[in-house]
Amino acid sequence: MSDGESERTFVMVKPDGVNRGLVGTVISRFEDRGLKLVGAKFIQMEDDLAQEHYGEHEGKPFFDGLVEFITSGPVMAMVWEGQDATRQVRRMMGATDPAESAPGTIRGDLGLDLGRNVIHGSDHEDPGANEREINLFFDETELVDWNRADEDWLYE
Ligand code: IDP
Ligand code: MG
Repeated sequence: MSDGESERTFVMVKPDGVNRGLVGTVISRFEDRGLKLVGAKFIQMEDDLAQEHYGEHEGKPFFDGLVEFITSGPVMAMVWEGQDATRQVRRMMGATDPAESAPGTIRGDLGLDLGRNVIHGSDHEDPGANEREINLFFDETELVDWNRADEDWLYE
């Protein structure tokens, strides 16, 4: 793979996804696509971390509810790597509102309500969001450099 195109992105199964038993399903979708898991931690987010992670939405009417929800139960925080990973993950997630997400996307297949949309992924239209979010949740030592055994078959 040409290194320039490979990147890492931050993904999180939200408390609704965890409580609905969808962690494995979400991981499978990314694994099947050919993306590589390079970091994962199962945590319950503290209020401070939630406020910082969703800082761009501070002041919006849904902010307090969003922070309350994201800290209400465990999340599966992950880092996925691959060619164009940030944009491809967002395409696989679907639109923010599951009611408008295309069938075939994670939100379009697994959710119904805007406030319970199963998954977070770094915004590919916000340059640096992926790195910022990865660094917010993970130390460098918690990320693993490795080669998937099928990598030669995934990339030309
Ligand atoms: P994204 O998750 O697709 O990047 P954002 O606009 O960044 O969407 O919003 C972050 C999260 O805030 C959404 O995933 C959703 O859970 C929640 N959210 C966004 N807009 C609303 C709203 O209007 N009402 C309730 N929750 C919202
Ligand atoms: Mg966003």
